[in-house]
Amino acid sequence: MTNLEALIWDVDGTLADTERDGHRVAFNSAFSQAGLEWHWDVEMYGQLLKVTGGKERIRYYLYRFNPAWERPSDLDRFIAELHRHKSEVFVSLMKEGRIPPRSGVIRLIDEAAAAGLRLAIATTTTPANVDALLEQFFGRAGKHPFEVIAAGDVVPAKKPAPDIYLWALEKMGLKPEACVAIEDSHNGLLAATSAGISTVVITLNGYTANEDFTGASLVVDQLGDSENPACVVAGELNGAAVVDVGMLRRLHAVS
Ligand code: XBP
Ligand code: MG
Repeated sequence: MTNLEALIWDVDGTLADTERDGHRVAFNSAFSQAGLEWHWDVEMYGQLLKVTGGKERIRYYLYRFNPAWERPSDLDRFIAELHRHKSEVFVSLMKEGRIPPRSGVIRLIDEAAAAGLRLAIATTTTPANVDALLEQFFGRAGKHPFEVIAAGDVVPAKKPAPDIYLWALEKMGLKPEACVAIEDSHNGLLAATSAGISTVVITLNGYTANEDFTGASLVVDQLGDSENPACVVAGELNGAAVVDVGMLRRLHAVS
């Protein structure tokens, strides 16, 4: 049996509920700044989340919801520029402290670091977004406990492809069997499991609650805190009230 050595965290939807009131708002703001009459409402954004990556999501929106819009001759460049503005808005929203960490996230990260587990991030989001979020949650740049941040376009294929997890594992010099992944979405689960990580914990959120999590080791509504216990949707907390390091070690040992 391989010992548990590291936790690899997704960001959007897992560390914080960033999508509805963060990324979606930032996309809409970039659209209106660019003079586009596009608006992604809460329901439509749920459908657009099928596609990970903001640039990829804009392209999918045009194909699926706005085929009649007259494309500029260099669509790639147009999308990249629009997305750059969107990222600036997202970073400002994070810096305003509008989006808090999810329940139990900071507790589990602190516990894991104190227990000697290594910590990494594997996300499709833009690196500047992760930096802004970590600075907001852990204080000035570099104070957070993550040794590797795998984010955005460092790999060409985004989740559900395994690439971002494989990149993180390679940087850490770790085998997938030594890790637990913490995710919130079907695409994230697929990315982690297809990278060979068989222990995956899912924390559901409003957009992902009805997705298929077959193959996850544990599905909960949140990691939980002492006054706010985790509620199990699939799998076992084995007597624990929250997702903590001890229960993750037990889960990993049997996965
Ligand atoms: C997150 C994403 C990202 C964000 C937007 O997925 O799909 O695209 O929605 O970020 P996951 P960017 O949580 O599975 O990593 O606009 O910076 O791409
Ligand atoms: Mg996510």
